Amino acid sequence: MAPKFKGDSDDWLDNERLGKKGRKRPQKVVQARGLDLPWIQANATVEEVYPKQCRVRMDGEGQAFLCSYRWAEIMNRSKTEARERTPVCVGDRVLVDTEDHRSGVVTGICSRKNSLVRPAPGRDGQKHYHALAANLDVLVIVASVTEPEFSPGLIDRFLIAAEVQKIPVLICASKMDLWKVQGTKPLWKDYSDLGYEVLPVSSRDLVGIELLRQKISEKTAAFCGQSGVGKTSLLRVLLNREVGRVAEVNPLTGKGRHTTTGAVLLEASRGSRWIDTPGVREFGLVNLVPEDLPEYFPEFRSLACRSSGCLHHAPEQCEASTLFRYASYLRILKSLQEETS
Ligand SMILES: Nc1nc2c(ncn2[C@@H]2O[C@H](COP(=O)(O)OP(=O)(O)OP(=O)(O)O)[C@@H](O)[C@H]2O)c(=O)[nH]1
Ligand SMILES: [Mg+2]
Ligand SMILES: [Zn+2]
Repeated sequence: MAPKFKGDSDDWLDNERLGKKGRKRPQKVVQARGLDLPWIQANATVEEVYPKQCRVRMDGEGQAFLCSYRWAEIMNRSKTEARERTPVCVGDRVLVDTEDHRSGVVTGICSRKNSLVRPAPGRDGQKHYHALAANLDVLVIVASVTEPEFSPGLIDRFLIAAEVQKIPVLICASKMDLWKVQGTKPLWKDYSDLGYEVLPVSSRDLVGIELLRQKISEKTAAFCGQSGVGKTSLLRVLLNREVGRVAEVNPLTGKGRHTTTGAVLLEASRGSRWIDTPGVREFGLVNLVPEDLPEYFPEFRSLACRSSGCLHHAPEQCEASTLFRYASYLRILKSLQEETS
């Protein structure tokens, strides 16, 4: 088994916060050189990425095996531009040079249709970014109704990251078997009221699983969300096999244990490719300036103050403050402003 990233056992991006020194005007994320192979020339898909190798699966009934990279052609060597952490990411379409279908070299990558990207800690004054998954037909945002608590802030960041890249989204309100009906309206209903597609699911009693399967059938779908919300458990029931590892949430903190440590593409039947990703505590946004943020909150678009270019940053001055995602909006605005100041 090839080695994992050092520190990935607790998603290293969450531990190594971006230092203040590293905060500058957002750099345009530049794709690595070699990312321009015509799609027709690709013969494999990346299933898992390690520090110096990746596992690919050849098209058709092809084998999966480890590959190295032809570095000079693939990595962007610029010292000034934001740079990707690894030469390829899960879901990349690549050209593999292999003789025995047991090992090979990645010699080119296709231009990505889209990707789920977050900032990564930089090195030597250069900004890095981390593409978790690429070429998605749908992003499945998993948020448990409880254990851990439903977390709107993280959902909003995933929604924005997907919309920036024009990736369709589906929100799964998971662990429905644990939901006890209370007087107040559940938070996930607020998201369906805003027009997002929300699917209540439980991998324990199989609620919503067939519908979820239909929605992601024959698609490349990445499952993302906080640690412990049940992403791997959902994939296990969807695939009907013991993929990855699952662990209980910490009973003291109610938080997940970062059980899945790296993104992995799982081949399902009939062209369905489903990607499990590691749980995160936070998700930084790239390629987004503060002025554009209101556009990613559809319920803000019709506010009268928007016509005068209001950024809704002063609660006492505009109507946005009454909306349920306002606190989340303000936090994201603040972090984007810090990055550009
Ligand atoms: N009651 C209940 N528990 C669930 C359900 N789905 C998952 N769990 C439990 O939640 C815990 C975490 O599940 P995982 O599938 O490991 O969660 P994850 O989102 O993959 O977590 P990371 O890999 O850390 O990101 C495990 O103890 C599961 O048994 C569910 O539908 N209902
Ligand atoms: Mg997992
Ligand atoms: Zn306003």
